[in-house]
Amino acid sequence: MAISFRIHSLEIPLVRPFRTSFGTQSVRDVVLVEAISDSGISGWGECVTMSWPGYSSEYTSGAIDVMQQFLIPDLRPILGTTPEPDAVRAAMESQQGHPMAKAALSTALLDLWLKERNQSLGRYLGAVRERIDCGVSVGIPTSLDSLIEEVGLYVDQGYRRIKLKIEPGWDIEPVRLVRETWPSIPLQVDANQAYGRTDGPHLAQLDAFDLVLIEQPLPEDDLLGHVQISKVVSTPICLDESILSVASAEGAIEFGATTIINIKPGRVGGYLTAREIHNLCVERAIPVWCGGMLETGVGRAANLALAGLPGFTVIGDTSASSRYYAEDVTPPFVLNNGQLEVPTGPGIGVEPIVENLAAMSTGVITA
Ligand code: OSB
Ligand code: MG
Repeated sequence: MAISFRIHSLEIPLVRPFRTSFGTQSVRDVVLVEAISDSGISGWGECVTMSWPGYSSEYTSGAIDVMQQFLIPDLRPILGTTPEPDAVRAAMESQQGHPMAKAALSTALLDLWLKERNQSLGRYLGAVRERIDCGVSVGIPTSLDSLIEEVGLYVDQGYRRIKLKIEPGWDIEPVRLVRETWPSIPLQVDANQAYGRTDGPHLAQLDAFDLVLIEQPLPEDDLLGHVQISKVVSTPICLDESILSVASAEGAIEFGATTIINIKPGRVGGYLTAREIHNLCVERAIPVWCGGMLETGVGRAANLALAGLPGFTVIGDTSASSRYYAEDVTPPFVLNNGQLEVPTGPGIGVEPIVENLAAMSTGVITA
């Protein structure tokens, strides 16, 4: 006997389509990995891939494939008992890339390991906050009127920071209008790689609106381009897609390509590496914030624990369940005074609701 896995595929409709420069999501096809011990305890991890490789090269059916064909077989030799978190990461290191698939498996095993020790993920990672200030990421809508309506909804709900998705043709004017309507709300933008090296002067027009940061204006592999942009634009540049590891974070900081970093556990292969990038950033005085990938409560719970670490001094994208889903797979995360609580139960601190899991399921693979 040993640990076994169930890979759950779910489909959950978003409350409104989420359009970014790389495409539109209306439904999230979620993958939840369940690691089951001999004694019947389950650990859970969410795979944050999208159905197509628009944000990064990973995508959902590819992630399931790499888990089944390569990652789970690599883990098998260490699954006699619940493995140490470092051993889990090391066992998958010989396969290149696929950080989101690796993060899902390693988080499920970490949740199980922590439950067996009756320790919360927040405590394990070193969280120092019990409540997290929440921002919200606003997709590209169909008109300026609907933008103001949607942002107004979030401001009324108490969100403490607004992030607008931008792309060429949807940037200066929408930002100007939101800034005029809410003169003092913390505001930032995310281009998801939609601009090029020569767009510095165009993006410099955003300097007039007192933005917290401009997120990932250029392609993932173009660190030099980000350095060039940062010489023309005075608003801080923050990398998301380009930060894939401790080494890439250190390089980007040293080259001057980024002065703030968005940490997403899925993008960097899990919570151990996310914590290491956080530690590096604290050492280099680079502020960090916790990004999101439209997670269900399973991924959100773990992200809130991470966002409790001391270096997370910039407001992140950990929004309430209702921002995304009419019904979450876990009990909903509810905004209270613009904040969400870091779960305190063992492991990630939440479990899927059995009936919701069944109702949302499109298939289960046992591995
Ligand atoms: O670039 O931060 C991003 C969602 C999916 C893919 C990429 C991104 C996003 C978001 C939403 O901006 C963050 C969230 O609310 O989960
Ligand atoms: Mg982003």
